[in-house]
Amino acid sequence: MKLPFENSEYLERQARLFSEMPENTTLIIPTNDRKIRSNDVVYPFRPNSYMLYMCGWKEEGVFVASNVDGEWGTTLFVNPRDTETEIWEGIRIGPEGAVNWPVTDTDSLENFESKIRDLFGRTQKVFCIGGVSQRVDELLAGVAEIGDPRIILDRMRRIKSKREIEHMREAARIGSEAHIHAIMTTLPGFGEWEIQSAVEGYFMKSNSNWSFPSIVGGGDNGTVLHYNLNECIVNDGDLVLVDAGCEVHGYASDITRTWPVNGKFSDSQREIYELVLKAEIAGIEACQPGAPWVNFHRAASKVIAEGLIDLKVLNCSLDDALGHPDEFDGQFRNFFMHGSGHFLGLDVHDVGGGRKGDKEPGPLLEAGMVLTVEPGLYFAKWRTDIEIPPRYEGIGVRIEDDVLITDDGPEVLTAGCPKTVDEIERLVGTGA
Ligand SMILES: [Mn+2]
Repeated sequence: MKLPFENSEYLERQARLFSEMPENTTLIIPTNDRKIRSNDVVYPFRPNSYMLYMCGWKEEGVFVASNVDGEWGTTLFVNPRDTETEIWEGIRIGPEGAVNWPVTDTDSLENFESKIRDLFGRTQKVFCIGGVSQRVDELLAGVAEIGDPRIILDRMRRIKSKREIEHMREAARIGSEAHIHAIMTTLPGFGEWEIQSAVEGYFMKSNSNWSFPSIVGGGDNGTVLHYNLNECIVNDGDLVLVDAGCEVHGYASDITRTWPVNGKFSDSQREIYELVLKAEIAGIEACQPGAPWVNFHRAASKVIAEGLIDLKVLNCSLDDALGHPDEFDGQFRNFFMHGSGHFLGLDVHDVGGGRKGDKEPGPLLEAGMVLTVEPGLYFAKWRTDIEIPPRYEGIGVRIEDDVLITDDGPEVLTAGCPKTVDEIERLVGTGA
């Protein structure tokens, strides 16, 4: 078993984290609990991203670091070898094998509680990621004050190293090709699930898998932001919106494309599509190093608001369309109700701030950050609370790319995935 990075990369991360933490500390980073699907079937296990980031351990386990007398040491607690269980679940690495991971020591999870209690007696402070492992939460139930290492880790995780970017490039490449494959194999009358299988089949064929449940929404279903039932037929004349991404060594891609299943945008579909594309390109262009986080959302929102006035969807001033300059709460929000993007990394909605609803203004963009740019417009037939122009009823369009901030400006990692009207129309159904 090969780790996605040299041990030195993990050890550098650990050293940076420890350099910002107080001495005489016990730090506990658990991975996820296994989750029951139903009866005795569990969901496929996906390790917690903090665990992957700290030491790349992919089985159940707990990463513990402690600084007792000025020196930091690390221990990885893992499941012990156990033939009875291994016959059913597979051969475990065990504490003996885990010595090859980037830690100073390994131990059996059977000894976890007693070893931690011992450490508590010898250190003054506890830092832990809570709410991830019931076992760890129970152990810490009596501890009065628990520090949160995520404050430091999230700041670290939002700047990607050269090697992390290599994995993200690969996820972006596979994700782009999967979308191309799905566009090429789409025919009118397809089930949403058939388009889903084209995308996810391509992920699997590429030794990858989805980074979040794929969204495949035909017609009005494309107006539901996180629709993933994927159980309806997409009819001739409808658009289909596919928001899907894959993982490479835990690093996500996240791509949205919208295309007409019959290969030809109608006039009203093209008007909305061209507007969203213009907003997306303006959003990407605003992803400059040193720019405040909010700039790319502001750029995309302005294009959308102006466009909605031009298309006579909105009958108001640009100021009223946009709303408060910091709140983006104007009338355009009726049709574009989400943020223009998010950080991307080990989590698809990656850590590091800059999410819609954050109280903080978000960080300045810096080289090494990766984020998505994904404006959209949604004219849901089912909305009775707002007036939907009949011309645009049933149209949901979102276009999303993954963008790396470099010192020279934005680099679109998913540039291999076509998005102009001509490119899309030329591609639909050609491989069916
Ligand atoms: Mn996204």
